[in-house]
Amino acid sequence: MLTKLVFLVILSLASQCLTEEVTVSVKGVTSIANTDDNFVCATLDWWPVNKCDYNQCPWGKAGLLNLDLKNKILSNAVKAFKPLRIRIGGSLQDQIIYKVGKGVKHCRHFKRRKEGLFGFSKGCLHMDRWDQINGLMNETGAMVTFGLNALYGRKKSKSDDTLWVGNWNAQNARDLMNYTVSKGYKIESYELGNELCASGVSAKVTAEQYAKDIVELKNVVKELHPDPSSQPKVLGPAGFFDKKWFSTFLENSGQDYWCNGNLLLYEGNDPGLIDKVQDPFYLSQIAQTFKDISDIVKNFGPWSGAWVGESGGAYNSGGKDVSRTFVNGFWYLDQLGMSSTFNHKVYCRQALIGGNYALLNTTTFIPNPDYYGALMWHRLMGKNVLSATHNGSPYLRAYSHCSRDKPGITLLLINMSNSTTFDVSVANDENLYPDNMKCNGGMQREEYHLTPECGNLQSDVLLLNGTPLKLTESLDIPSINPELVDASSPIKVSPDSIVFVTLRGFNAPACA
Ligand SMILES: *[C@@H]1O[C@H](CO)[C@@H](O)[C@H](O)[C@H]1NC(C)=O
Ligand SMILES: *[C@@H]1O[C@H](CO)[C@@H](O)[C@H](O)[C@H]1NC(C)=O
Ligand SMILES: *[C@@H]1O[C@H](CO)[C@@H](O)[C@H](O)[C@H]1NC(C)=O
Ligand SMILES: *[C@@H]1O[C@H](CO)[C@@H](O)[C@H](O)[C@H]1NC(C)=O
Ligand SMILES: CC(=O)N[C@H]1CO[C@H](CO)[C@@H](O)[C@@H]1O
Repeated sequence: MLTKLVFLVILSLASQCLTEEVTVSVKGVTSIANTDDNFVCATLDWWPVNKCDYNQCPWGKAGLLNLDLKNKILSNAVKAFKPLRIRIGGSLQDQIIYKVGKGVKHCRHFKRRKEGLFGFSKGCLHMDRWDQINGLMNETGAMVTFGLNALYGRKKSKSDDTLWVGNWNAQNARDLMNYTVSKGYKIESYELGNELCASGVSAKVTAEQYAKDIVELKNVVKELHPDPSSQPKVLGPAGFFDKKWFSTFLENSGQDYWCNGNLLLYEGNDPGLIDKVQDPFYLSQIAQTFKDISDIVKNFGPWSGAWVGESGGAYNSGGKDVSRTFVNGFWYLDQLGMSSTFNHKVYCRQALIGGNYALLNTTTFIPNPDYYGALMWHRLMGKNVLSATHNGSPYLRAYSHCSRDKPGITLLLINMSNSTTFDVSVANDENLYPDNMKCNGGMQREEYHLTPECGNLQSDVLLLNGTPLKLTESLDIPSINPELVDASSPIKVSPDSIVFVTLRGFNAPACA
């Protein structure tokens, strides 16, 4: 009886092991889009310990006012990117008062407050904390985007519950910036406000008013950083996408860079989340938004570039046991692939630490699978995006960029099927596969296969070429080494796996 059962199980497993041959065609002649040199970005947020949703409080001490900035893993994890782009901001940024300068009398810690935005009172950033934050940023070489409080000086409109009216008062931001300059801290860019555009989340500001305030911010930045070579960029505003709002804003502000808020919105407690993050048809729904954004940039602000300012996949702090586990990589790496294809410059993942969607475990600081996905993208995928297409199963996603610091190209292959292995051949659009491979005869391919430990999609341990990625004894990020494979055989992409492949010999004039 037992033998029979085992036999049956084996049979049913075997019947699920299908192999499909797919040719991915890469156009190496011209790039279709470009990202910033530092496309991968992660956020640090302000949430206090008592930020709770769905009867859990997943931020713990990971908010910026409580975070252990001396943690060795944290600093090693940031250092590994050389540099990591970090965006400091989030929902509470528009309630933070900077304790600097003469104007500030009341400056208190966040408190739960029913009538406050997002259920909290105003909060306070003391300059000794700002010193500590900048100490970490300096030590790790991070590139910092700082999100300023854009509601300072405004009032709630009497007629519309979420609309805030009046000019932004730049004084507190100016004082912070003056202090920052006097200390020699480097801020790469300033962003004005968090999700206040279009219909807003808890509060909103009109496009015309916002454009005016951005011009004011630019003037303050210029005044305090007279040397153009060290002048921070001005970004803004991040928030939900609305065609009319953004085109009005761009036309009125002449803005160079701008952001987009949380993009693909799942409810954090959605029991279907785990299925959605691995459903290619669901994931593709966002493509139109990326395209609309890149069209708006083309039509209304060809001098500007779009960023994804904050995206955690699932709002209200992410999906428990989904957003921090292997399965989330299907969504995350697919987002990086798709947004760069549509010419986005930067993609900020909510969050580096904190909530259920963090790259680092909120309590142990140990990197989650998406941390390594982000790091590999950053190290392997260059800024020039190439067209990569195939006509196989939609469960195989393929993206290709020029390699970052090497000749040739790097492919990202994501297999969202739990039953099919894809045998992938790569064709050069100009120079069909057998020839291309022949002329690079003897070349080896560098492959990085990512799978979850024990095949458990909800594992927080990532295997690279079958070996768990674990911190070293000195709490450093382990080295990420490829497997060298003979380039004449197809790339084997197992079910439920993610593969980066570098082809050094691939003839791609766009990458020269
Ligand atoms: C860190 O600060 C020191 C002292 O101001 C400075 O010399 C150094 O260049 C900074 N490092 C980075 C990576 O910004
Ligand atoms: C700017 O900072 C310097 C040095 O900390 C200080 O002396 C000065 O008063 C500040 N200026 C303004 C306009 O706040
Ligand atoms: C941190 O890791 C532990 C051990 O894997 C896990 O139980 C816990 O849920 C993780 N915490 C968060 C906030 O992800
Ligand atoms: C594969 O996915 C399908 C659809 O999500 C599911 O019904 C099936 O049980 C899964 N099979 C395995 C072996 O996990
Ligand atoms: C053709 C194929 O591989 N189909 C599978 C794709 O993945 C989904 C979800 O894992 C399966 O349900 C299909 O059978």
